Amino acid sequence: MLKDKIEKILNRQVEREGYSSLLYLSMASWAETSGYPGIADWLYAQSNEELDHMLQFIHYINDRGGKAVIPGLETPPNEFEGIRPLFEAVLKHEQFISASINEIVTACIEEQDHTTNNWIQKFVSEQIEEESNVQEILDKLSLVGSQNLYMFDRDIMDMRNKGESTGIAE
Ligand code: OFO
Repeated sequence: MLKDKIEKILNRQVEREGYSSLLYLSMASWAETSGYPGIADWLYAQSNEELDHMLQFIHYINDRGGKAVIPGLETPPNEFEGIRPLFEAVLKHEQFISASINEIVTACIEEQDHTTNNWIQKFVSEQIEEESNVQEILDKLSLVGSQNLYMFDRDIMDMRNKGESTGIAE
């Protein structure tokens, strides 16, 4: 049975994973209509992954005798100033999510919930991976410069496929 404090903070994460999915969906749609089909595919895949994370939190809460609350979600931004600002926003958001996951770990330690602490560790590792993938994209963007975005757009999915084996299994 989950303690109240843990159930609450896990439900907060349900909402944050759901918002992550919406945010990347909005970015994907923007990229698709701005002439970047490869970047759009990367973001659509990222959005699906976040939805899967949301579902994992929902199932975990319910399986442990809690009650997952399906939240109404804030409307994400729909306009972005370009590819670099967009990926900077992705990195900033992932850093926010990492901090949020770390707060869950802290709550688990305080409440001595070793089971949830053990379960959440896959998300701790996932966040290291996600932040480093986005940082790699930003580094590549600095190298290619704004004139070569066409090639960057063509190649970005290869970067994703390379890292895909690290996705979280339920
Ligand atoms: Fe961005 O990964 Fe979910 O947690």
